[in-house]
Amino acid sequence: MNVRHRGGWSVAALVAVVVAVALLGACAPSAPKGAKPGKAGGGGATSDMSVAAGKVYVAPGDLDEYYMFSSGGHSGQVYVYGLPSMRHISTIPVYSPYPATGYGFDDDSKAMLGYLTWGDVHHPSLSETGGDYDGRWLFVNDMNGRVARVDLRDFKTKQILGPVPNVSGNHGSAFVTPNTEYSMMASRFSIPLPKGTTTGTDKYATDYKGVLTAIKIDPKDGAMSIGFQIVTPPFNWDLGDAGKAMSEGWMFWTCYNAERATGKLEVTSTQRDRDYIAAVDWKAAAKAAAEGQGDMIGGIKVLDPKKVPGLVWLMPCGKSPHGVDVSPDGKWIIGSGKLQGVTTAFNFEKVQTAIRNKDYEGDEDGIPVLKYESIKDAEVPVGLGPLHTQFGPNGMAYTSLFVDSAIASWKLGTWELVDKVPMSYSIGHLAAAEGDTVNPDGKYLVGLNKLSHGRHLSVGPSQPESSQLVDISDEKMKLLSDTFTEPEPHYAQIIKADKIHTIEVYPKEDNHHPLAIWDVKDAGIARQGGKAVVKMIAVRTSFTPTEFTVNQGETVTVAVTNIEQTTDELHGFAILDYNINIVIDPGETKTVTFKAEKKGVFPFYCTNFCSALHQEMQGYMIVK
Ligand code: RUQ
Ligand code: CUA
Repeated sequence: MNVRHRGGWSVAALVAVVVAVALLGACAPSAPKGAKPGKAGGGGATSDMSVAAGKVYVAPGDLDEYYMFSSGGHSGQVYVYGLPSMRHISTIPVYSPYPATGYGFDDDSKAMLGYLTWGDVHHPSLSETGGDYDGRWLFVNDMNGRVARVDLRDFKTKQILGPVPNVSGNHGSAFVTPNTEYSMMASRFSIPLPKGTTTGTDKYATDYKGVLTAIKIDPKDGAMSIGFQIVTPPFNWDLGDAGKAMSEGWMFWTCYNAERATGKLEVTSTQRDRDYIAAVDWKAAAKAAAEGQGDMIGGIKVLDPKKVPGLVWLMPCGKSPHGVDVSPDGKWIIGSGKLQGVTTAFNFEKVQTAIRNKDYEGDEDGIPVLKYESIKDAEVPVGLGPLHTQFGPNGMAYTSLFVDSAIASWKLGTWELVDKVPMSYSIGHLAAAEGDTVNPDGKYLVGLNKLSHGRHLSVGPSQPESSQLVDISDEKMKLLSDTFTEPEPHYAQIIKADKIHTIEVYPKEDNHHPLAIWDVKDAGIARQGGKAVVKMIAVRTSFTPTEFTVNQGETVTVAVTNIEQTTDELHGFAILDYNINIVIDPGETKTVTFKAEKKGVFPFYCTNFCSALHQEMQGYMIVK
């Protein structure tokens, strides 16, 4: 029995679990071994379980059909899973050092991390062409005002941009536009601008500001730079989605705290019945910025909608909304209060008409507020606590319900509720196969749950999160498997595996590193610009040179080239007592620079198993 009362559960968690237990009776193959039918997690007939097992089983040597890139939250990393097996394939370190790949230890990645050695990754966003994932890059946000680009040829972080000026708490990010022109950001917290201003929170409503930022992406190499910013009232911007197809050129963000309150927001920011979804005409904003409009704040040109009208409108939405999601055809914008029992489908054409007719019900610091009744098409009774919606083919929509701890499926246009499947427990976001594109695949849906509550071998109080795979190939959704994930599964995207084209080794001819060497006769130590530079080769199963001597107090750079051109032949280079641990992939050169402060003899060795004589791959650094 895996649901038992423990002291310390919050009431909300308890309610969620009770609701989940109540709903679980009908749920098929979610039972851990030994669970009794009719109890939490139980009830699946054996035949259902074997069908489910067959659907997730990927035989040894066979490959999964999809990649899922899952947010690692405050671990600062991205986790890669294969679907349908839900096997964890790889961890991509982005904002935190990761000794397993040497990330954050070599000179380049250390410089990229800068003074921050953690990040809070929330929303992975795959690059798109024509509104479809194109398999080139993955962008991920960090709450510390940053956005990073991962290259999907080698699954490595290539750029971290920021902290971006004026942005405080980069939550509403890293959503890309349909042709990856921009990765969009929105601030969760408002502060007085520019940063460094210390106005008290008694002036919050007037002097604190939110900021929307467009990060420009170079279509050739993905290089990111700051495009433009828009200043807003001090709402807490939350989640976003770019318009697509008929709504291409628009960006949507939810916010809470339209009250402009401070203090205990759970009370102060939930006074009004409605918050907002911002509708931003980003093409018009890009044009205004290019024409030189805006004021300099914190070293950046910032557009103020009061002075530059025609960029931003506010759509009233149920209070404290979370996700906002644009349907594959771009026609509907789905959003709701996260304590409501319905989700609202706003009609993009009605939004446009209301803007043309100035069908407003007021304004917020000069930003017009559209009339709710004029822009909504339907309120769909999905269930309690709708957070986020994903899409399938044929107009199917799937909404996560935090309070009900379930996923509801329903139809765009007819608004009929189709099915509901319980989640264990308390689902936050959900991700469908190619679910954010103009052509969702259907097939699989993953619930990213906040609580696992012992549906796994106990590991003590620090429990993992859980992700559940759901079969959505039929109208009747079926739970297929549980996977336990690292914190914190905020969001994920799922891309067809054949869209990603990786390299196996770094080709020698593409290595232009100034300290790269390919012949052992070039290896050795030299003094350059007042420091010791060691050019080293790593190849099965030795380092050349096998030892080097430096002077105490000297700055030392060791440049290791892994001259292998064979798949999977990585070498590591660690120096004991010096906190040095890098990993060099085949064909790569990496450098590590340090001050030889401690005197003595320090072994170095290969950390990555590379061959039968891996253990012999070692040497000495002598510091005199
Ligand atoms: S968010 S659940 Cu960025 Cu929804 Cu965390
Ligand atoms: Cu090289 Cu182990």
